[in-house]
Amino acid sequence: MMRIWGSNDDSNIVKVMWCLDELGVEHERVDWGGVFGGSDGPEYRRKNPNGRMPTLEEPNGFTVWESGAVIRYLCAQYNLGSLHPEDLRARATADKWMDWSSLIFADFNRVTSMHVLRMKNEALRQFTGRPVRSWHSWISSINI
Ligand SMILES: N[C@@H](CCC(=O)N[C@@H](CS)C(=O)NCC(=O)O)C(=O)O
Repeated sequence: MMRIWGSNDDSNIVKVMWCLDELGVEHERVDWGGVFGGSDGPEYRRKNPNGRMPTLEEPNGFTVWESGAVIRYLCAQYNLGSLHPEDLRARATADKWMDWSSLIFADFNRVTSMHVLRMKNEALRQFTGRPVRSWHSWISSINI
């Protein structure tokens, strides 16, 4: 079965899991990295030399990492013509928003997930001051 390595409270893993649910593809997720550790081990580094999550691993050993690349791979394989449009302009429109979400929106996403998903964890509250300031400056800089 296809396997996704990464913890479910990190935005880059969540978007891959959301994609898999949309596609209805059978998979299993392995809690990995962050508080679960393991990302520095040689076995994981063979799957993803960056030691980052998420990593998609197929039963034949083929791996893809970088959440955007994982999503493109899944959509092209399981939903060509819809989530992965064949029309190149439609595909570029989808791609630009996905790249925007990784390169520009990621900061906002990180702050939001820190607040919404993790604030119950006492140890993480120390980070509150910085995210709140960057959250406000981010909101005022966007005009979509
Ligand atoms: N650009 C990469 C970012 C990957 C990344 O930094 N993932 C975080 C989790 S969201 C990570 O691996 N952090 C190190 C760790 O959790 O040990 C992607 O979109 O996949």
